[in-house]
Amino acid sequence: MTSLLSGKNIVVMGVANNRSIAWGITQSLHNAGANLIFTYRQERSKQKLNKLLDKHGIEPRMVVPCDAEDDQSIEQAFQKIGEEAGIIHGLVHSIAFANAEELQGEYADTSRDGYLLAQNISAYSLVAVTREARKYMTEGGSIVTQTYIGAERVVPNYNVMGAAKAALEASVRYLAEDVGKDDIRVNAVSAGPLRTLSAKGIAGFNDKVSAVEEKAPLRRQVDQDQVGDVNLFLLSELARGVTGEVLHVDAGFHTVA
Ligand code: NDP
Ligand code: N5H
Repeated sequence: MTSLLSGKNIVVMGVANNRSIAWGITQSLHNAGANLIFTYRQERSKQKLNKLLDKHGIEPRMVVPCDAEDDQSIEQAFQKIGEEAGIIHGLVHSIAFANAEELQGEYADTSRDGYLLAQNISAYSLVAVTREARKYMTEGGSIVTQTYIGAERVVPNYNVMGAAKAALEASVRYLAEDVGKDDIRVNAVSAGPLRTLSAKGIAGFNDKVSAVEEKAPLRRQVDQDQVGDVNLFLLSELARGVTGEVLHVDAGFHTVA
């Protein structure tokens, strides 16, 4: 797999620490020879990222701040990336946020502000990022975002994020249609539960893991590497015929009743 992405400039958004899905993706992309460009929001994330890169001997091409809630920040980040890297070949969107208090109880209690916040950061950000990155994807390219089965089915507590991921998955299809004209593909990876910082302290997480181990055809959880490798596949030429797709990396959990 060493040469799958050699010489390709790939932007990775959403590494918070070593447990992040985006960090699993980073390792797969690095092993495939990609030049990596990172964006982060919080200073703390940047520090963790720099330490991780150092520890793993990964030399980043650039590390750029980008707040996915802010159009100007997105515009500036991609302008900087475009100016320095020239061409962008791939982009990984691994960003989501909802207020913790809306990830429990009834979905019917979701506030207007909480709903809009989750949609803004978790779904609209893909639209804005695609628009900016596209300007520099002059040789075609591939965009991959991260979703969860709570978009398709009612998963207790996922609530407002379920609606945000449903919008994200629909956006994948509409964006794929728009940017397909420029030979850019847009897909989503729907991962099984992974114990990340986002998942920390959220009610019911352990139950989701047990359900996968019990019910999924493979009878085990997925790990960061498996999710990373499917992102790599979608970013690579191997997936050149795949766009507008939601690909499950969940040990087959979504197929069983
Ligand atoms: P992490 O907590 O590791 O990553 C979440 C990332 O979102 C952080 O890096 C955070 O950056 C970033 N983020 C939040 N708000 C913003 C913003 N306004 N602008 C820029 N970045 C922002 O969790 P995961 O790795 O689990 O999450 C990554 C993606 O994977 C999400 O889309 C999630 O919904 C999805 N997913 C996760 C699953 C799981 O079980 N963990 C299963 C299926 C999908 P910072 O900390 O710097 O603000
Ligand atoms: C059914 C479940 C368990 C219940 C729902 C979990 C939903 C999680 C997603 C959101 C993105 C988590 C979130 O926004 C947490 C924040 O309120 C608090 N955390 C933070 O601010 C940390 C510090 C930062 C880094 O987090 C973010 N996001 O910026 C779903 C699980 C089984 C699977 C899962 C965890 C899915 C998913 O989409 O992440």
